Amino acid sequence: ADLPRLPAGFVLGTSTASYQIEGAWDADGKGPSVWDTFAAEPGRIGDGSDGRVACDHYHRWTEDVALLRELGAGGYRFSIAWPRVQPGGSGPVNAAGLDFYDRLVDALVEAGVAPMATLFHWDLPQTLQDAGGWPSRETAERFADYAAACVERLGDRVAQWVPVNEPNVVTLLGHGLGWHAPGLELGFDALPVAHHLNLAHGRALAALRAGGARAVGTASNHAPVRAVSESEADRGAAELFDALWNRLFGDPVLLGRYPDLLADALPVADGDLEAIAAPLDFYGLNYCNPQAVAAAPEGAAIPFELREVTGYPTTDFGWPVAPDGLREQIAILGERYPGLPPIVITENGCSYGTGPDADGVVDDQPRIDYLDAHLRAVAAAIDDGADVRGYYCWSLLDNFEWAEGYAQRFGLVHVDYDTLVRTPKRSFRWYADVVRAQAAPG
Ligand code: GCO
Repeated sequence: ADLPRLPAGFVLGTSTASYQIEGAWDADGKGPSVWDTFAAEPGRIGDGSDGRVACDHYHRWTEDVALLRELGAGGYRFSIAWPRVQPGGSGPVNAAGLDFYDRLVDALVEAGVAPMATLFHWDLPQTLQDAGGWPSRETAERFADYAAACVERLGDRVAQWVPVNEPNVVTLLGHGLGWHAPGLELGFDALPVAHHLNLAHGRALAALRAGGARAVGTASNHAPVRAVSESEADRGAAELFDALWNRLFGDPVLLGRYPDLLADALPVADGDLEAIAAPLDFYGLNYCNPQAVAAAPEGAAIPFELREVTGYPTTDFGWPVAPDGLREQIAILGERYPGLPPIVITENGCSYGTGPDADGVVDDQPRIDYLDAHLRAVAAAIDDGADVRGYYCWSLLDNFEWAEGYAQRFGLVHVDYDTLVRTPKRSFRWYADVVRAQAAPG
């Protein structure tokens, strides 16, 4: 078959996150996280669900590693739940929590799958939230201690580390708009959160380096921003949103400064930007789709309005399928950031609701088409001259999709949430074929 071809050495993998798959929310000494709290509040999650059981990966991880082995995946990106490692977010380590990841990492290495560990994929210990959370600078300092504990235990085998997943989503959705945990609606007053997450990245980066980490990068969500018209108002709104969504996180990490539009709102102390901009081994890019932006009417509290980009088909989640935007985003990073380290696509994927048919087959052709087109976009970006080293499909398993609950299915593997039975979809077989084709000579 005509499969996308990626260069030799390119890593094809999959990606997950602790709260979305693990379940076992109070097992073996784990403390509550802000997502446990948030999901328990009425009305927060679309289908009224939570992550207490999720895919029960905490108990079924051997089965999930076997799936990765079957897939032939070169890499697996997972996240470590901070409240398993430090139930209260500081102080002594809960050995049982780190033991879980220690076994997982061993099994991945044994299966020939390179472990990529994310330290924070949003499940902040509730105790730290109660002490101020990300609006408090202190949380970034606590994060460094936690990073040190993780690298001390796992650093000999983890191939790549990601300190913070998508600081822009945590800032804007978690603290600006309140759609995600901790559900704060601070509006523009959420901006200090962005700096503290960037600082957490910098502090963890130093701790990981000190602990002998083999490679450290990011998992930053970026979107090409398109003004809905050429009018000055729309272009100004697009520029502001671009600063908030993309440059507030990319600029300090890759240039050591904040965009002028926002710099005054950020509580930067001496030395912070140097720590945040310390060199990286790779720049992880999470890509969904481009974002269209219009000016808001005069006097609105937020001066821009988000619109859907038009002219694309959409997934079952209603998200535009825009592989050209991935190639464009890779080009934007290269233009904006001289000295950009190699890029790894740390997340890209789509939600389609397809379940098993009468024969138990999950025929998710639209996901195959999506992945095919996005992998070709990566190959095209490499032809354009970009240095892209890997692609991690979101996600290995159907899982808890945050405020949507279990309504959106992003997995290569179907999960029956009543029985927890895993069924590889046709896209899983297809992705395995892509891995084999890529590994084959010629
Ligand atoms: C993240 C993500 C994942 C999502 C995926 C689909 O890192 O953004 O939010 O956790 O589940 O991107 O939305």
